[in-house]
Amino acid sequence: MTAQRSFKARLAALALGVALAAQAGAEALPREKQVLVPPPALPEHLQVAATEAKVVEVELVIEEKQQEIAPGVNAWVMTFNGTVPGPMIVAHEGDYVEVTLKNPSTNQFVHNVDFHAATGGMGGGELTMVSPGQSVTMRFKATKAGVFVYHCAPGGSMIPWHVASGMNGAIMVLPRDGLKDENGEPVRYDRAFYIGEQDLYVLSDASGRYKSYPNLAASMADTMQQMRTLKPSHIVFNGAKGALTGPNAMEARVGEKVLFIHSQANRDTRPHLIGGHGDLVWAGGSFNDQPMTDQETWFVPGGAAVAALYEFQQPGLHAYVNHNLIEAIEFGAAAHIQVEGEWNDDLMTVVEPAAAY
Ligand SMILES: [Cu+2]
Repeated sequence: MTAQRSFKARLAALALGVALAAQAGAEALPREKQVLVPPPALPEHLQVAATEAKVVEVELVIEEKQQEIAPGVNAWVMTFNGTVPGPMIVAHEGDYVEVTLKNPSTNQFVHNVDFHAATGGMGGGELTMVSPGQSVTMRFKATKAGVFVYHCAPGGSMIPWHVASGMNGAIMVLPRDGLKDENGEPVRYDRAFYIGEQDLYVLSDASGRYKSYPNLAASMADTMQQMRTLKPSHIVFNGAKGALTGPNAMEARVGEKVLFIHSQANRDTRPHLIGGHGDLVWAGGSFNDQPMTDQETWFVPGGAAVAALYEFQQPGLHAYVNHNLIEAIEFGAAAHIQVEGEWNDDLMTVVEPAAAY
């Protein structure tokens, strides 16, 4: 018994020592505050890590708010930092991500955050539950390189309701030496955009008009009722129909390599760049896998993010859509990229203009 107890005591001391050493490891590292920005922009970051592992500090403030998700349709959404999707976080493999999650007292509900990039503790969900008025700070080690979803997961029916109401975002964990192409050669992007696709469930009244509510709690029963039909009323990019089209189009230049990171926390989707391709597609989201090449359309399973790189070849309007075209056009899952540069006649030209025949 004594021997066993002393063995257990030694084990406990060892475990404590390991835990303290790990803590000291993270504590001793350089720290960097990352200023998060609204999508489709990414925060300022290096593609190749400049230092050994660091602690990346980020702040996520939960905001329950009413948002116009389509002309005249005001839905109650739940957000990280006020946007649907929440902001992209960028780190490098081996970095620690230290997240401060704030739930202002003006909110009505309990929230948390589950990072698919994290290991253990329900992705951090167990450690980050915050009631209105509370703040929590949790640190996890980014051990896997790739693009990953994060989302609120406060338990039971709250999970799908919060996620389907916008409470999700993504983190990109780059390999320390940056991205590699299909031959293992370094590849760098000139720009990166984050597109978060969101299915929303707004109930209509008897006359077919979308209902609106005085506050989030008042919308809960109806939204859940619509949610359980599995029929979204809206499927949008970046929080609203038209959020990335027309005057809100993304911009690029011919010859630029653009990385598109696409997340869908809840539902499958299939991005397609009209008039372009996925030159390199990290299909499962992992940057340690060899990317697929020259894809016409790629798959994003619900609960995942996928990265695709394209070097623009032609100027003009490009559309980036969910290629279920009903979801793109009728529901809103479409974006534009306005590209500047010289037209290449060799790639495409008019041989005979349209005329009566
Ligand atoms: Cu939540």
